[in-house]
Amino acid sequence: MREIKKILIANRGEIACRIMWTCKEMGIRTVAVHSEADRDALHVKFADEAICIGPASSAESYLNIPAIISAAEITNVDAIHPGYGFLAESSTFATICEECNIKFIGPKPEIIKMMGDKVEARRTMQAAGVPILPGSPDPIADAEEAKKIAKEIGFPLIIKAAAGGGGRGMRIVREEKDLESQLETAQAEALAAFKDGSVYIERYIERPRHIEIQVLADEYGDCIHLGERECTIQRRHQKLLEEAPSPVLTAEQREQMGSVAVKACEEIGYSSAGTFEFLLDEDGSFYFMEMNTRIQVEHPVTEMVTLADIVYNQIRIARGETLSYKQEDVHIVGHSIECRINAEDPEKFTPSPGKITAFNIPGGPGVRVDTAVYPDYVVPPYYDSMIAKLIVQARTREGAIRRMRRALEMMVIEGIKTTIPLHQKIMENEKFQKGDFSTKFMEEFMEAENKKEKAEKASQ
Ligand code: MV4
Repeated sequence: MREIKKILIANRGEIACRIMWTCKEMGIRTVAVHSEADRDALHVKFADEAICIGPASSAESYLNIPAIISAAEITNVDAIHPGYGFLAESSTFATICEECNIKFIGPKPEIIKMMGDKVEARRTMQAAGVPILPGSPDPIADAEEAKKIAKEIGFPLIIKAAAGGGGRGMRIVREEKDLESQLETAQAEALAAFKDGSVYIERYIERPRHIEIQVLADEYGDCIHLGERECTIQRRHQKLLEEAPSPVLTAEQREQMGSVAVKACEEIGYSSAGTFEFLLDEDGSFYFMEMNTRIQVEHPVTEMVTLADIVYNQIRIARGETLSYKQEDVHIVGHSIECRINAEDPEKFTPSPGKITAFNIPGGPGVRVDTAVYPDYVVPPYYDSMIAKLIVQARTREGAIRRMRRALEMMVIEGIKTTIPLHQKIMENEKFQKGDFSTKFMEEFMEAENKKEKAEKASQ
C-alpha cells in the first residue's frame, strides 16, 4: 500500500476539474498547475494549491516536464494524475515521476512506451491472443517488401505510421500502381510529423465501426472490463459523440471483446485504467487497432452505465489496492450518450475562442455536464477547443436520444460559436437514430445537410 494524500493534476480544463471532484470525495488534497493564460481557469479556483508553470504555450507549460516536477516537489505531492493529452502518454514523463519518487497515475512506463509504438503494440497484442488485421509484422523496409505484403493481404490496404495513432499520417491504397508512391508519401509524412518514418501495412476495412473496451487492472495481475463505448461518429479523426453500450454489439460479442482485452492485460502485466480500440467489421469480426493507456475524454458514458468512477479506480490502483469489484459485479444498465461541445464554428469547424456572455447548464434526471467554463469566462485560443461534455443516461437508447435533445436545448452558451447546433442535427438524423452508421457517417451527413441547405435556398 502506498499513501496518497495529495495529488498534482498535470492538466487543465474539464478533465482537471473531473479528477479534482473525485480527489475531494476521497479526502485527497489537490494541486493545480496552470499557464499564464489560465490564471482564471476553474481548475485553479477549486484546487487546494495552484502553481503557475509557464507562459500560455503548451510546450512551455503543460508539456514542460521540469516545471511540473518542480511544482510537484515544492508542494510535496505523493502522485501526479496526467489526465488526457499533454503528458498523459509520455513514458519519459512517467519514468521521471518514478525516479523522483512521485507515483504516476497510469500504467508502468514500459507499457506506455510499448503501446506508443503501434507496430510493437500490434505484435504484443497478437501474441496475447487479440485478433489483429492481416498486415506487416514489422515496419516496412522498402517498396519490394510492401509489394510482397500487398500480394498476401490484397487491396485495399492502409499504410499507418508506427509512431502515429489517432489517424495521423494514414494512406489508403486501392491499387498496386499507387503503392510505391503512397508508401514514400506516408514515410515522409511520418518522418515530418513524428521524427520517425516507420510505417506498417494493414488490410483496409471500408465501413468499420470504432468500438472500444474499458478495462481496469490492478498491480497484482487482476483485471476486469466495463463493457464498450461506441465511438464511430468522428470528423477528421476527432470524436464528436460517444455512447455506451454500442447499438449494434450483441451480449456475446461484448463478452468476447471484453474477455480478449482482460486476458491481454493479464498477459502483458497491464495496470491502471486502459482502453482497447477495436475496428468492428460489417460481418461482426473485430480487430485490435490501438491501446490507450490514459483516462479518456469519453469515459463518462461508461461511468453512467456501470456506476463506476474510473478516476476513483485509477487512484485506488495507484495506491496499490486490489480491484474493488469482480467481473460478475459489473452490470451495464441503460444507455448513455456524450456530446462534445467545442468552441467551434459548427459549419467550418474552425476555433471560436472568446468571452462566454451567457451560460446555462441543463439539469434534471439523467443529465451530467463535465466542464470548466462559467459565465464571463474567456475561452483562450491556445488549447483544445472542447469546452464541455454533455452526458445523458436513460433506460433505452431512444430515451437517451430524447433526453439529449432536450438537454442540448437547455444548454445555452452565448458569445462564442459551439457545436451544439450540430449535435441537435445529428440527434434528429434518421440513420443515427437507427444506429445505422460507420466511420463515414459524418462525411455522408455533411453532404446531405449541404444538399438540404441548397434546396432550401433554391426554393426561396
Ligand atoms: C483503419 C481503418 C480501416 N481499416 N484501419 C482511424 C484512426 C486510427 N486509429 C485508425 N483509423 C482507421 N484505421 C484499417 N485497417 C479505418 C480507420 C478510420 C477510422 C477509424 C475509427 C473511427 C473513424 C475513422 C475514420 C476514418 C478512418
